[in-house]
Amino acid sequence: MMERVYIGLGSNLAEPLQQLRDALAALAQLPDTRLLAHSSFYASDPLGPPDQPRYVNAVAALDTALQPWTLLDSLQRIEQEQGRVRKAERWGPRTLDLDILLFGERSIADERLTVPHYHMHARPFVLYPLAELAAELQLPDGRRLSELLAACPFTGLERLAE
Ligand code: PH2
Ligand code: MG
Ligand code: MG
Repeated sequence: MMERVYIGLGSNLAEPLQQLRDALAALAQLPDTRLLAHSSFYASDPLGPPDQPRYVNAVAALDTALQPWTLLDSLQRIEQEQGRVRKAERWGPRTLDLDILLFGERSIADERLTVPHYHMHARPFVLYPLAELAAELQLPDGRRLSELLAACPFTGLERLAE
């Protein structure tokens, strides 16, 4: 069975736009998975410590037969291959962050994985790119993406030209 998955991509170090392009190429190579589409790229003000560069963010849509934890392993491998160094600082700068935003209709909460992603509901750099791919989306808890967007101003965000 294939399930529709949305991945949030972010980078604010070492040529962020190229990091995201490389990550999309790596996602397209995942086994038992099809990369369907990606959003525009957005420059975004950092959430968290303000003394870090702006991010580039995007969202990708996949269909996958992988289980969520297997996909998570693959995403962490791609992050590492693109030079991700995990630091203690929360929300600090990173070369590449790949977050599972939504995984089919599933709600997951264990030591490794929280799906839907815990802060996606209020982050403009997640919601606006996601809306490009799936404007009619409904979350597992019944909330509609359109409602979340209505409560989330388009601030600190800049859609980049192709
Ligand atoms: N990711 C973070 C912390 N802060 N800020 C922006 N603008 N975009 C991100 O992707 C982001 C962030 C931790 O994952
Ligand atoms: Mg993140
Ligand atoms: Mg992450």
